[in-house]
Amino acid sequence: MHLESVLRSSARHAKPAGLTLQYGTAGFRTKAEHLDHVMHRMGLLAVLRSKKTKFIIGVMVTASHNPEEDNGVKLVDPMGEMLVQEWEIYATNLANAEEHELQTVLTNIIKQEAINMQDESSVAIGRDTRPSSESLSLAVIDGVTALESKYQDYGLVTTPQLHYIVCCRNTDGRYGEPSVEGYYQKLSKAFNDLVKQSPECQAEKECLSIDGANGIGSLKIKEMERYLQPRLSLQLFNDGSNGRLNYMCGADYVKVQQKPPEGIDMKPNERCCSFDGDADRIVYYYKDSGDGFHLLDGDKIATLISTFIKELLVKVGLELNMAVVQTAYANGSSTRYLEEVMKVPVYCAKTGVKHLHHKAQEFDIGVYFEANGHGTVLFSKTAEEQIRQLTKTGASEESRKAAQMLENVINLINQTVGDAISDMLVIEAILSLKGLTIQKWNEIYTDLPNRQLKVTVADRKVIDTTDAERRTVKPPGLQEKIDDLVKKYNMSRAFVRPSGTEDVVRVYAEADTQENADALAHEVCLAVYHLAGGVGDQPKPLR
Ligand code: NG1
Ligand code: ZN
Repeated sequence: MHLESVLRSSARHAKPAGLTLQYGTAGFRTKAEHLDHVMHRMGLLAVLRSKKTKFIIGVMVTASHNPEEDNGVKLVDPMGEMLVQEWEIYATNLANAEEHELQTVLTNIIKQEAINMQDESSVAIGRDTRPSSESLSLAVIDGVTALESKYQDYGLVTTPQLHYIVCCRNTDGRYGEPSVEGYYQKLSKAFNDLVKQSPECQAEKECLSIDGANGIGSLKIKEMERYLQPRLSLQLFNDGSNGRLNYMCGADYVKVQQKPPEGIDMKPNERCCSFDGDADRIVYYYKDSGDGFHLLDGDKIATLISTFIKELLVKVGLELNMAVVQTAYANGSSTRYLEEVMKVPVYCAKTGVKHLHHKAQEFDIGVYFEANGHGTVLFSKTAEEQIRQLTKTGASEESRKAAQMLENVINLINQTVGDAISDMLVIEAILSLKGLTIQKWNEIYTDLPNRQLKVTVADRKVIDTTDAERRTVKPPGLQEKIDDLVKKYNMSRAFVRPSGTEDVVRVYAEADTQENADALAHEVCLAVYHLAGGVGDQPKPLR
């Protein structure tokens, strides 16, 4: 074991004494200046995970939609999934070990997992465009080399591109070429083949405006654009040339604020979309001729995609079980539409992609999306094989063509994780194939007015939830209070949960009108403030 060199290397990335962090919903996330030691240690952990699984493990340096001064790190497991949950505790223990405890914590992981330190290992590293990301990724590399492991630094990549590369490398290229170039080639081929099948192939389609959140997504879209022409014309805003990352722009801003980002030139009725800071989320929107703003979020995306797939399955004559997985944040109208009109089973998972991903794996075709625009579609091996077979043996020309379209969707969607670029191409292809405008897509169902707010409390762990986070069991009295408040409004629903990525309690409410959704959200905030130890000023009403 090379633990001596590990300790020497660790001393160069010393942990600030007393600082504790938690491997949360999406890895570690906090102010960048507190993360050097965490990065070094996640380099160590990635090597151990690689030795254990005998596969390449990914490490992505990003804080996604969070402000530019934050940063974070996520580990990517062999097939491109998030780090298995059983290892999150090792990540937390390692990140929080004081220097003198590090050797013991490492030795314990090695023992508990029966890791043979002589085994080979390799780590794939990627980073977003944050100013702090380069030096933090060097800290990861220091950790990796302290354990004498192989590694490859992929530099600036979107989070989904790193997931894709890890999956490709661990499946001997069966998922695609393990490079950013390979990613562009695979996706653009599937996209172009899909759109080609459109009855009225509209080469002159109006342009899609993209808000790149001043992040990595805009760099990568610029690189990819030439592969998509002439079938898709794009106009990029917030491309990082001057604005700040995620500041007044990006998918999270648009979703939470329910308004357009700064820095975009929106023409009435034109399609626009926003990526988040690491390009794993996307939301669409447009402004009508009366200046009204319309948001098409992850729920609308899930509906569009699942409807399209279901229609193709009927044409192909395949009886595969398909389900949509959402979280408590899904708009009530979307759930109702999917269940009652589309007759698609809907499941509710806890917030956090790993929970949705696991649930979606239970079906032949699992479509999962968080309302914030993070999601993808998973096809089981059997589903993929049956679809591929029917591209050749389908009963009619129509069914073979439908099977080909499904095959193209399989190749176009990034099955490893939610991916703004891949999702955008799937959506653009569907709109083009169905001849749908963004307005028509929006009219499929009408969202219930809703509001998302946050409350700061002394310790957010005082809130405990059940039923996929839709009800609280702690602190006493809070759920009863929320139930009473909800009863005051029509078509209403509300819930609260501690955030896994920010030190806040999130509050969500929906109701028949925006005024009522806002009022209910505010009243629930007050209940949290009073019953769960609010700090600072009492939450103020929105209007
Ligand atoms: P938290 O902070 O746990 O609510 C947020 C998002 C999640 C997920 C993670 C990871 C909402 C309400 N929550 O989690 O859906 O995307 O960040 O980025 O959007
Ligand atoms: Zn993200």
